[in-house]
Amino acid sequence: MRILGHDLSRAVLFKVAIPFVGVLLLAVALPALTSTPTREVTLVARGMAFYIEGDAGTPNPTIEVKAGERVRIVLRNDDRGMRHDFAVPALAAAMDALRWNESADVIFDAPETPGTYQYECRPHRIMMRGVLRVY
Ligand SMILES: [Cu+2]
Repeated sequence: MRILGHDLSRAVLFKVAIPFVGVLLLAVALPALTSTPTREVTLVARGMAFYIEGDAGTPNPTIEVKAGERVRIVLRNDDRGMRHDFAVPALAAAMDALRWNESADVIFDAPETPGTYQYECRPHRIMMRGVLRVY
C-alpha cells in the first residue's frame, strides 16, 4: 500500500495506524464521557403538580443538587389533555412542552454558587413551581 509516496506494509498499518485511530477516538469520546450528568431526577407531571417518580405524596418537591454538578431532569407527563414542561428560567434551562404520556429531559450545570432557584412548568407556573436548591 502507498500513502503519500511511502510504501506501507500491512504490518505497519496494523501496528501504527490502527492504534493511532483508536487513541484519536478515545480523545474524542472522553470529554463526552466525563460530562455525563452526575445528578439525575425523574419527575412526573400529574394533577397540575410535579412529583418525584415514586413519591406521589410530595407535590412540587424541593430538588437538591450540588454546586457545579451536571443535572439531568427527566419529565414524564401523566396529565391527559394537558401540556407540561420543565424549566429553570434563571439558568436558561428548559424543555419543549410535552403532551400526555410523553417524556423528555433537560440537562444543565448547577451554578457554582449555592442558592435557590425556581423551577416551573411555564404554561402553569402559578400552580406548578418549586425550588431547585443548590448546596
Ligand atoms: Cu404544566
